[in-house]
Amino acid sequence: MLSGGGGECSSTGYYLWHTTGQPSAIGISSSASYTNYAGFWYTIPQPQEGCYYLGDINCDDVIDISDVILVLRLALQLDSPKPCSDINGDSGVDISDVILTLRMALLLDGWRAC
Ligand SMILES: [Ca+2]
Ligand SMILES: [Ca+2]
Repeated sequence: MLSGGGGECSSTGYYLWHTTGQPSAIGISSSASYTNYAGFWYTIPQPQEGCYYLGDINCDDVIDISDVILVLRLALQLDSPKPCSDINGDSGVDISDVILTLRMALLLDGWRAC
């Protein structure tokens, strides 16, 4: 199925989101270098797993004092490394990252995607 093209149709009883020139589902075809899931959308995209914000260590979509404490624990090597904890991107977690996380928790700095 080619994304793009097609369009959207709707009525009071239905909503259809379609693509180009495919009147029915014909299944899966493949070769050595590709797999084609032709026909209707094969899967529905799911939200990405993991934390969204840099500094949101507990992945609750908020940067607050809990995250500051978690980054402090990482800086003190009390916990194992966690994704999205290296705020300044220097490949380590130290007091600078704790301070940057605190600044984001206090809304002094903007939040960035992890
Ligand atoms: Ca959080
Ligand atoms: Ca760092």
